Amino acid sequence: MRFFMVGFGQAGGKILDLFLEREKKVGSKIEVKTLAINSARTDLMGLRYVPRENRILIGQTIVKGHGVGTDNKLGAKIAQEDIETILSEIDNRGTHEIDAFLIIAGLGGGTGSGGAPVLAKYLSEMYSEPVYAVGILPAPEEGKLYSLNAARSMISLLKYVDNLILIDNGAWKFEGLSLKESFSRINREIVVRLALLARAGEPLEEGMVGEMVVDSSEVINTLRGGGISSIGYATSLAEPESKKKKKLLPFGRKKEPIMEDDKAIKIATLVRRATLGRLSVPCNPKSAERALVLVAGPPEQLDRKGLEKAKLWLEELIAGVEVRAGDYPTRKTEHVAALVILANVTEVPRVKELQRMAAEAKEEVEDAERMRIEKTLTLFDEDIEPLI
Ligand SMILES: Nc1nc2c(ncn2[C@@H]2O[C@H](COP(=O)(O)OP(=O)(O)OP(=O)(O)O)[C@@H](O)[C@H]2O)c(=O)[nH]1
Ligand SMILES: [Mg+2]
Repeated sequence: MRFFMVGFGQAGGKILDLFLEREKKVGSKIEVKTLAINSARTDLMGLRYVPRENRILIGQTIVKGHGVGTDNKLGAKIAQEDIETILSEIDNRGTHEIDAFLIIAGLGGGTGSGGAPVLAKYLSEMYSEPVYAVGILPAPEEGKLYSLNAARSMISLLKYVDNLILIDNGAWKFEGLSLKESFSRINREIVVRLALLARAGEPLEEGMVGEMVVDSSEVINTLRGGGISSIGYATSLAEPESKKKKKLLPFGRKKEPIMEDDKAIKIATLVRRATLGRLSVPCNPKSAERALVLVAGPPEQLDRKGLEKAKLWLEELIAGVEVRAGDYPTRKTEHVAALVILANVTEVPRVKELQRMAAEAKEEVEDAERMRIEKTLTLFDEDIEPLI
């Protein structure tokens, strides 16, 4: 799955940077085009893996490189003003080999929250490739302004993207850590999921054969048609050495093969754990319209029967009937990892709550403004006629 990844704003840029760092460390050969966009110069300078020529500063005439200070209407405005620059930067990097665009942004702030929907709108109008967004929801403790921003941004994104994949900072905050301290860990969690998704449909490592191959077109079909998606993920623990030793045959020469049924059960259990465990945004998996399962790991631990079992289970579980599944054999890890995309989920409590908080915040802001103006006007004598 070849993505053109755009990190918009600070959170988006950091996640993109970490993605590139990880891909470099594991020696990935998957091609990905990247662009980090921000209105704050220092945020762009802080990136380490996004090449310098792939970082663009927008809104210079208005905010002079200092960011938009959590004002996402201003974020949208500067993205709109600089849209020609952004689009030509994207076009210059070539788009004919990509499968999809992926815009990553924190939805509670200003630059990414306001800019991502504007970019999504233009990309969806100009290109036939699908446009996805990875949106990071603010944690409840960040307050009403962040909620209002996130609600506004989500509504706009949903109009233009083929799919909005949500990550909930509130659900992912690590115990004992502040939200800020949790960011790097949350970002790592996001990046391993995106990395596995990017594997879909890419050439296998030499000498490896996938038993059930998932092509990028299957990812696209799963994510088509708009709506919100949540991602589940689970990994199996590597077999402890002591257990491995027990499996030696009497003369200690050959490892006993892993029992076939055992393997199938392990894979099916892993997919179940990924689906029912902590999702990127908590939701009811039963409300999903479609699902995609991607399992990666050492070839001898993958199992077609297990994958088929998991697929049948998911077909029963979700509201719709479309479930796609595939595996990806790799020697780069000892673990088996399962990724489950629940596409077009409708029961997402946090989104509902954000919408409610945003409505409240909007009313409060409007009331406060009206009251302040009325109060100020009482300072003047009623006999004085306004000019216009
Ligand atoms: N998961 C995660 N969330 C982050 C990170 N940095 C910021 N956020 C969240 O993203 C939201 C703020 O968005 P930012 O990306 O910082 O804002 P911005 O797009 O740079 O916009 P301005 O700074 O207002 O110009 C808040 O809800 C934060 O909780 C990060 O590294 N990881
Ligand atoms: Mg910022």
